[in-house]
Amino acid sequence: MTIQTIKTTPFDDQKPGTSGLRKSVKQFKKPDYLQTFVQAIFNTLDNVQGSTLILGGDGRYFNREAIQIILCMAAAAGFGRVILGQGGILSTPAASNLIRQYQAIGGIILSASHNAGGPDGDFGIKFNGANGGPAPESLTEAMFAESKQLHEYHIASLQPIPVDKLGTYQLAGMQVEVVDSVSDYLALMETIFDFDKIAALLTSDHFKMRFDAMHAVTGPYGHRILEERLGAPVDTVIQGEPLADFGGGHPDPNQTHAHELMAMLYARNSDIDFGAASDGDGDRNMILGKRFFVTPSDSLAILAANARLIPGYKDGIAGIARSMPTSQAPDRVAAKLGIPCFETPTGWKFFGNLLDAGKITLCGEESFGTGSDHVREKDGLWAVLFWLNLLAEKQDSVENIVRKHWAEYGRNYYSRHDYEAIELKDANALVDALQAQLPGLVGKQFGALTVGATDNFTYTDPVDGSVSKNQGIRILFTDGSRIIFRLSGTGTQGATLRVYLEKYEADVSKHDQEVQDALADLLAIVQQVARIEHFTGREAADVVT
Ligand code: VG1
Ligand code: CO
Repeated sequence: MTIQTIKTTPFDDQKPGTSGLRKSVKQFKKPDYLQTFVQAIFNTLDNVQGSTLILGGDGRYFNREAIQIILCMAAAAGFGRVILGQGGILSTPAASNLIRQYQAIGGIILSASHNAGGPDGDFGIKFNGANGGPAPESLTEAMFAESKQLHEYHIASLQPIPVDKLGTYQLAGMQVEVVDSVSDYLALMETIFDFDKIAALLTSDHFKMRFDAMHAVTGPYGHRILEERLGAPVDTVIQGEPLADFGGGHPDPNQTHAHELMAMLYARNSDIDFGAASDGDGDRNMILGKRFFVTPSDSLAILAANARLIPGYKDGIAGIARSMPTSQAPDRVAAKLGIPCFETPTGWKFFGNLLDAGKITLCGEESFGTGSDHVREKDGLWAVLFWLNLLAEKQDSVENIVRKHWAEYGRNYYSRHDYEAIELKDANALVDALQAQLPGLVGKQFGALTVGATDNFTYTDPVDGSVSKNQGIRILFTDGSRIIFRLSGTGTQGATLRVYLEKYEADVSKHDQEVQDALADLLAIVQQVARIEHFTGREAADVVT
C-alpha cells in the first residue's frame, strides 16, 4: 500500500463553532482545506491505531468527494475499520447511535445542518467522541490549535470505495463496512416507543400526518420508519428525496423555511392533524398541530411532563437540561417532578457530560432540538415518534395537549428574532455597547417590567468543572421575563444576531394572545437598549420563530 505525505501550509480559520467547522463549499474545496482539518482531528485523538471510526453525512453537495478523501486519510492514519452509511448518508442522531453501538473511537459527520447547500452553499464537518456526542470545547480547541500548525497530511492512494453498495471492502489495510443508514437507528427507536400503538394511530382513518424531510437526510428515515414500518400512507413523507442542494431551500424546520408544511397544516380546510419537519442532518424537529405551532421549548416541557407514558421512560426521568436561551417552561415541569433542571450554553456538546453522568434524561434547545439519553445528539425523528406515541396514548389533539399543559403550568410566551448576515464589525459594536450598559440597567423600570439582573452567561460544567464564558447577554426581569442576545456560531456570512424574548403568563384567560403581541413590550425594550437599527441599519428581523 502506498501512503503519501503531502506538504501543506497551515490554515488559521478552522475554529469549530457551535456545531463543528462550517464554511462555504468554495472554502472547503480550496486545496488541502478539508484534508488539514481531518488530519488535525486525527492528530488530536489518542489510540487511533486499529480503532473503529463512524463516517457519514447529510448528503449535501461535496459529501461524496469528502467521504472518499476521509476514507483514504483514515486508512493512512491507521484506523482498523470505518463504518460508513450507505451512499455516505447518516443522519446526525443515527451516527451518534452507531458510535455507541460499535464502540467506535468516534465519528465524523459531514453536515452544515440547516445551512443551505449546493455549490454556492455551505459544507461542514464535525467530530463526535466515543460517547456519541459532539466533541467538548477542550477537544475542538485542540483541533483548531493543531490545524494552525499543521504542515502535512497523510493519505492512502485514492481507491474509490463503492459507497452505494452494502458490503465490506479493504482499503490500504483498513476495513470499510458500508451499512444500511436506517436499520440500526430504527431498531433503537423500537426499543423506546410503542410501535404497535403508533401504527394503530397512523393507520386509523381519523388521523393524518405529514412529515416534511425538506429534501434532506431524513427522507429515507421517514419513508422507512413512518411509512414502511409503521404503515402510514405513502404520501405521509413530503419532500422525501434527499437532494445535494436540498432543492434550493434552507433545510431548517421552522415556520419560515418549512413553508410547504405550514401551508398544509394552516389551510382553512386542513384535514391534517399532525405535522412535523426535520433539518438537513436530521437532528432538529418542528411539531405542528392543526393550525397550531408548538414552540420547541414547550415541546421539551411537554415531553418531560408526560415521559412516563412512553415505554422507554416509564420509570421516570432523572433530570432535564435546556440551553440558556430556551424558555423556562421545562424548569416548571422539573420543579413539579422534583428533579433538577440544568441550564447550559447553546449547543449540544454541553449536554454530553450531564447525560453520561446520568444527571439528566431529556434535554433540548429553543432552536428546534430535542433529545434524550438514547444517543448524544438531538434527534428529530425521535421527537416526532415521541409526539406520535403521546398522541396515541392520550387520544387528544396536539393543541389540546399543549393548552392543558399551559393551564397546569402557565404559558411561557417565547420568540426568537434573527438578524442574519450583518457586518461583523456592526455586530461587535452592538454587543460591546450592550455589554457596557449592563450594570446600569439593573433596577431600571420599563413600563411594568423591572430589570432584576443582567450578565453575560457563564457556565460551569457540574461534572468536570470546565468553565465557558461569554455565552450570551441576559437581561433578566423581576417577573421572570427575559431578553437574551447572542451571536450565532453556525453562520458562514458576517454575523447573525439572535434576540430571544420570553414572558411568563400564569393566567389561563390570557393564554390566547398572539405571541408577538404578548412580547411587544419586550421587543420595544430591545430596540431601546440594543439600538439594532442604529448599529446595523436593519428595521426588523429576517427570521422570526
Ligand atoms: C444554532 C442553534 C443551536 C444549535 C446549533 C446547532 O447555533 O442556535 O441551538 O445547537 O445551531 O444545530 P447558533 O450558534 O447558530 O445559534 V444544528 O441542527 O445546526 O447542528
Ligand atoms: Co441539524
